[in-house]
Amino acid sequence: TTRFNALKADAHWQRVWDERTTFAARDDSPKPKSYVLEMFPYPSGKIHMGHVRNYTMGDVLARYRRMTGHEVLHPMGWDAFGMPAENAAMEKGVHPGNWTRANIAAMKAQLKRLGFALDWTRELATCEPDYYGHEQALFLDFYKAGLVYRKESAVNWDPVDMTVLANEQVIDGRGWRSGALVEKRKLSQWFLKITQFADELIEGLGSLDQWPDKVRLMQENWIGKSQGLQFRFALSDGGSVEVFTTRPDTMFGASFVAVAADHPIAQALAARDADAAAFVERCKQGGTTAAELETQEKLGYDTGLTATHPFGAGELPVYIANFVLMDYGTGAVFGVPAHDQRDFDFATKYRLPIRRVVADGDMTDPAFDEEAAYSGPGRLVNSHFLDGLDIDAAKSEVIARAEAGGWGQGSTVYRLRDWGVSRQRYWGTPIPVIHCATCGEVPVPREQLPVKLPEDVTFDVPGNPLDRHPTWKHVACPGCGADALRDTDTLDTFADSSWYFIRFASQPDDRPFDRTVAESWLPVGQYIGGVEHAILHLLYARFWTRALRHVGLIDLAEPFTGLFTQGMVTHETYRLDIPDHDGPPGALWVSPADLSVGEGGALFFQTEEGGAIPIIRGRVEKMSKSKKNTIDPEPIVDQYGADAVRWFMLSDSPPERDLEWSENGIEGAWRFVQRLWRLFESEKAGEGSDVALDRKLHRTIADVAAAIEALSFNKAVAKLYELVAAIEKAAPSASRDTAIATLMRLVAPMAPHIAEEAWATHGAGGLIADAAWPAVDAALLVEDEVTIAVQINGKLRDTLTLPKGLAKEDAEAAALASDKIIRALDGKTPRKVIVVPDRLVNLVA
Ligand code: ANZ
Ligand code: ZN
Repeated sequence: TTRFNALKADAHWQRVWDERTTFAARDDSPKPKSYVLEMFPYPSGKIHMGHVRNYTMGDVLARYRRMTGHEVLHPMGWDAFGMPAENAAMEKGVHPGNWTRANIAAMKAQLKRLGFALDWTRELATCEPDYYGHEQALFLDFYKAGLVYRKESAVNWDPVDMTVLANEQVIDGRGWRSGALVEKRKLSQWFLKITQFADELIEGLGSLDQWPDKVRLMQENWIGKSQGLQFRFALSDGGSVEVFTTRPDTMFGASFVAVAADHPIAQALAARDADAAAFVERCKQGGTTAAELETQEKLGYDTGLTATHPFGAGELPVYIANFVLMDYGTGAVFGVPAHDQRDFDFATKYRLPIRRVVADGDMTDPAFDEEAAYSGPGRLVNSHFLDGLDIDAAKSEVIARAEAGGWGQGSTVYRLRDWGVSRQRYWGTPIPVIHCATCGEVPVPREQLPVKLPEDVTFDVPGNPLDRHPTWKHVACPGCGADALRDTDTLDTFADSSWYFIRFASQPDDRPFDRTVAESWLPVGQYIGGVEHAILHLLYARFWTRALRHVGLIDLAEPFTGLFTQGMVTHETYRLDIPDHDGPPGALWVSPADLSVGEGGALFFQTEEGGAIPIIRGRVEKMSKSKKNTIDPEPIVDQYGADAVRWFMLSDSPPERDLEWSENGIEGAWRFVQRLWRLFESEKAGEGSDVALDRKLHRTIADVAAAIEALSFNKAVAKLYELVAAIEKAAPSASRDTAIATLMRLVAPMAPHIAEEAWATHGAGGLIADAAWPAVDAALLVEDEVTIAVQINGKLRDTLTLPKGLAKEDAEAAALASDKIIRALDGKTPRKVIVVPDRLVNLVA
């Protein structure tokens, strides 16, 4: 047989699928609906191996679901707004729109080269007015329902990207994209009221049993529901100070009270005490960035006042402290050094008692001798009536006593803050609000949507191009007609990805989606993407969906029933071996494409001058540009064909684990594709049966189906390897012919091009993409073999391994054919034969 020409077959079948819109989902289909979705890509310019792996997994499931009789929605689009387009504009002078659209075209071609069963008729890009205009409408629906508000607030300001970041986008005090130290600034910002749904969002997690536990836990921790207590300490001067705590259980561990520098108590003292005034001034000069607040030295000023412990545990000194913030809680706290690190640092410096009140395991020793505060779980010690209780029970007890005694009020508090969505950037969805001196905030009238981005913008200076555009923001107030100003902020791009899955399901021109059609597809049955979106994207999308339900636009609580987070694609790293290199360490990384192999397999780097620098092999790490260990999928697909690449992506590792890219791996996959081809093209026998192979085939059909349903793609692949090996070993028979014909359909979800190619000549007509998944013959699945005793006149003479459920005549024939029995009978013919099916053949001689 000839070799499988992957490039030719790929191109041919991709064109056929395209021309026939084979994978377009039909809203009016009578079949059960199935929505398979992978997280849509940011159009950075090129697809990477992570995309290939992610989309291959979704594709196998989507194709399998089609074969099992579902109407499948498997769409693709582009998360197309965001900073990189503006960076490109600043660096290369290209318009963000042109840059983005060119990238989309390039990446779309690359995705098509992989033969994904995508419904391209529903393609969308969030940067187009026919998407973001509808988002503006939804924003105004939320606004009308009171789920959107604007307020002056301290924001996280990224000084490099020159924009505000949500708390979620600040990681260790740095901007998630730029890596710059984030500053605090006061600005008027738009917020979405995600906190209104905090409880629902926690409760909803309980229903998401097809989500990874770790993702549910991360979301729960992020929302961070806890019990708080607000109460007043009586002060020695006759006044009082109100504090807020989330750890009322630690009350007996308190060793001081602290107020913020701009707290009224501090201000009053500063007015009459020069030292206090100087201290307050000094606090203001301290750093304002989040990172600095965490790490800066803890400073305190003893006010000379004392606060009376509410449970009679003595008097506590009252300090002004630089780590207490005025705009959080009440601007005053009680400090528990043993269980809070800031308090610990403070107490160490000012020699205040450090008293342990929560002990874990057998740490019952009340003396505190550790280096750091303990914030873990445990039981109360050293705390009178709280001793022995766990933290939650102790919190409840203290709150109950405070409320009964009338000196405090319990409250439920959340770590979650409202979602700040204002971004001072150009390449995003314009916020559809106009500011009028007379009317205030005025929503843009519906008939004026979309508020389109202006095309003629400049990126030569930092700041917001929308704000400095000469005319765009100047409009007449829709209310009074006077000169007014458009809001020049754009929405956080996480808003765009919070509802794209609904727009995929239904995309009318005149509204964001049709409720009935959207509800017929949603929720997404299987969502697949990276675990890096475990908190942000998934929480925002869950919130947005609930907000839509709240305003009556859809009857849906959770957008994604099943969630799968796939592992990364990794590769070895390579570094130049230059011992006394004094440049940035990153400069030493070498791309695998730039390596040369010397004698004995040693790797080196060939310099332009003809020199050779030895290479050190580094760790296997996630493919990344910074480590230069990426492999570009495009030339690999050109070399090996789409099926081999897809096969490799599925085969080596469980899908939730990392997959190490290797040359051997892709070559192995390619050889396997060729083995499939040899089987598909092999001579047919036409007759003869092979029960063992029949059983193997049906076992495989069932196992591969179960493995795909469980997203255990590597197991499905392993079962197919076994079947192929069994077919290769089997003698020609009609069973073998059937196994080969069936194999085409079994590999079709993973290797669709070779499957179509073979099906076109040997199949049952039509496209294999439309063929049904092979039916399992349940009878062939039952435990296949049994051991049968063969007796002569009641005496055991042989045991035989025979297929289970064998007919009496066949069992008798097998017994009579046994060498041992032939010898024992010595030419005699038995008078009578008694067969107990699956157990015994007794020959009476
Ligand atoms: C006593 C205590 C004991 C606290 C303990 C913590 C641990 P979250 O949970 O992040 O909301 N706090 C309250 N208001 C503050 C302010 N304005 N500036 C600085 N810190 C403030 O934080 C709540 C905790 O942060 C509160 O609980 C309070 O310290 C502190 F072992 O009270 B805690
Ligand atoms: Zn007005």
